Amino acid sequence: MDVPKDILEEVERLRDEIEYHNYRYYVLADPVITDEEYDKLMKRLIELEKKYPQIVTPDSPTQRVGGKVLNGFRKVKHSQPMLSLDNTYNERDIREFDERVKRILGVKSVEYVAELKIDGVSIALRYESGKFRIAITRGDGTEGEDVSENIKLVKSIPLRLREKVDVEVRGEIYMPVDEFKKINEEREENGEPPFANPRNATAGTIRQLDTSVVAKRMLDSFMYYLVNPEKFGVETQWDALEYLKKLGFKVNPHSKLCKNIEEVIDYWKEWINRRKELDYWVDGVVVKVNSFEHQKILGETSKSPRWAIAFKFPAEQARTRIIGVSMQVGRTGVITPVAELEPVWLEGTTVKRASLHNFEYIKEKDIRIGDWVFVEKAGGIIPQIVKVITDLRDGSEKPIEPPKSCPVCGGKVGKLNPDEVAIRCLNPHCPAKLKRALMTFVSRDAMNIDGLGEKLIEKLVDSGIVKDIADIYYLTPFDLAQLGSGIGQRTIAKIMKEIEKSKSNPLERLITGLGIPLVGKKLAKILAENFSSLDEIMSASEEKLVKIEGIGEEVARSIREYFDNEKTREIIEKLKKAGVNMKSNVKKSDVLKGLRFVITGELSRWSRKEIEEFIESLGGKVSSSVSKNTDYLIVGRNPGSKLKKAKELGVKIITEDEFVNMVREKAKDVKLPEPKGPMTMF
Ligand code: 3BA
Repeated sequence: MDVPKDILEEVERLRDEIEYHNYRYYVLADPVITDEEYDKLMKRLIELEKKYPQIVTPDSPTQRVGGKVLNGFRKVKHSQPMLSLDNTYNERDIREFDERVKRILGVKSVEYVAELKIDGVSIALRYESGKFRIAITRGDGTEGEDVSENIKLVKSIPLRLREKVDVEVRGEIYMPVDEFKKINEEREENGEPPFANPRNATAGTIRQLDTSVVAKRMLDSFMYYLVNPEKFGVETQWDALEYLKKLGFKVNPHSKLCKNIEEVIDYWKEWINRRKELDYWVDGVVVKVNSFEHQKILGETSKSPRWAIAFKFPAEQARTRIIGVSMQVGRTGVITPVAELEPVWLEGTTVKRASLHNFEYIKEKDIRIGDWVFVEKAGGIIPQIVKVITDLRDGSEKPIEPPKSCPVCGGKVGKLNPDEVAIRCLNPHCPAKLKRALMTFVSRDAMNIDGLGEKLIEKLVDSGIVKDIADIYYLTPFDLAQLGSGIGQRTIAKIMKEIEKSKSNPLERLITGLGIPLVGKKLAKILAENFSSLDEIMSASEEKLVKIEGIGEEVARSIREYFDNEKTREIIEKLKKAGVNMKSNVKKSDVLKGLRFVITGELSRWSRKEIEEFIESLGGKVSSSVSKNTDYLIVGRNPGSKLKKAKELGVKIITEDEFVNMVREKAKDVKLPEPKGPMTMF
């Protein structure tokens, strides 16, 4: 269908108009129409684009809504390297920077632009004829990722510039503090780990494949860098900021043109205090030599320009008291001591706890319960104790002792190896470790249960449905459906099938999945090769275990200890009842001993290799051609010339099903794979 000219014109006019109002609202924070009027324009544009889908362009404001699911992000080379910034933390270092700059330039004083250093994620934006083309992350500085679809959802980023230029600009995408807090509250409610800082939250959002998630999160932007400024007659950083504003970008309003380094230092001091006024996080000041000519002379080292530096703010500190210590048991069983603090206000939040890392750290700093301490949010939102004020001790302070047993399960605690600082719960069945244990159990190297991912496991554990690894085999489709979050019937059926399939896994997979301390994939294989069943392993003495090549004393002890655990035996019993294979197929059985097989055609349960392994595991032999020594020819679909030969030689010919029945008769407990699906006639 051809698009009438007047429609094309209307669409273009609507887009310009909507982008203009977008600019008024999101960049200038000074709208000139009401929300209703804006919605009306948008509705009309959507209507026209629906009627004439061929007119949709990537720079249309309708592309700012989200809902697409992306496959991934394409790698893109930067037009010029995206450098990084050197850091300084004090006045002395910043004066040194100034001295070096002046020395290289041979001047007495240098003009600087001081910009607030936004705690966000760098981005490069390219426009052609004023139209948005692509947004690229910094990546390694030379190559980034095309995150255009997500960046278009950041409303302060113009899709159409106010001049029809070809231009690349760079700047920062950030998450306002309120949005950050809101998201973290939601994450904690959902049992997800909170983002450590707005920067991480922003980075995580930009790399989201589900763009509707990005659309919900209110990201914002400030641009500060113009690529090839000479093309636009721009000669200084200050003018570049002006030009970026003129093009329609959001530019931080607090930047300052400073006559010399003293003015920069004053600006830095001013913003150490004033940063609280902002609704976004800044972690310092970026100091840039104003003149591009000067910048060119100064040049850059391999990774950062010599004409710019980040002048970081000192971390804020607060004074408070340790009123107690609690122990957190992580997923790997590591026990982390956490200081309970008298609540204190610090950088916009109330701090009630601080990580004490480990017991050596406590010993080193001689931290005690009742101590007055200084806390600081090092590089984010996780508070740390930076200093104990020993002068304020009155003798009532109590030392912090490592726990003698696991605070979650009461089990034994200790170090995995002597050089490790962490103390762990050594009980492999500690509830604190359950999620990790399940992840190990279903992982590709172990039971390989596809579809049971981390999210589902979280939910199954949190809802109390799964209390140990064996519970996986007692899951019903109802259990899975009940978890909500829209797992479809098909997915459920697929997971159930995967679980069922995993029951006939070789023994070594089960052993890997158990997560016996010190026993990984390789040792699991050694165990499976040396014993005929899990029962045999369970009852093997330490002496017997160490005789096996590849098993040392430590491992043998760990295996014994694992199987001597009552909970282990309970779990194994449950697995057995559910029908999980506990027999080794490596150790040869002899039900097919002395029998020679040849296979022809396609089978429904096995690949050629699988049936060969199966027959051999039962003591039989498989040859590739029929001879008078052949005992059986197993025929599948589309048999080859071997069938004719077998008939000629009078070799017994059996179907796959007959073979299965034969095995079943001889060995009742042999596990057989299910057929791959209905046989088709074609
Ligand atoms: N200015 C970050 N780099 C910045 C252009 C230079 C630069 C930054 C800046 C290199 C901020 C390093 C990554 C990068 C664009 C390279 C700023 C901020 N200037 N105001 C001097 O506010 N975080 N970051 N980004 N090019």
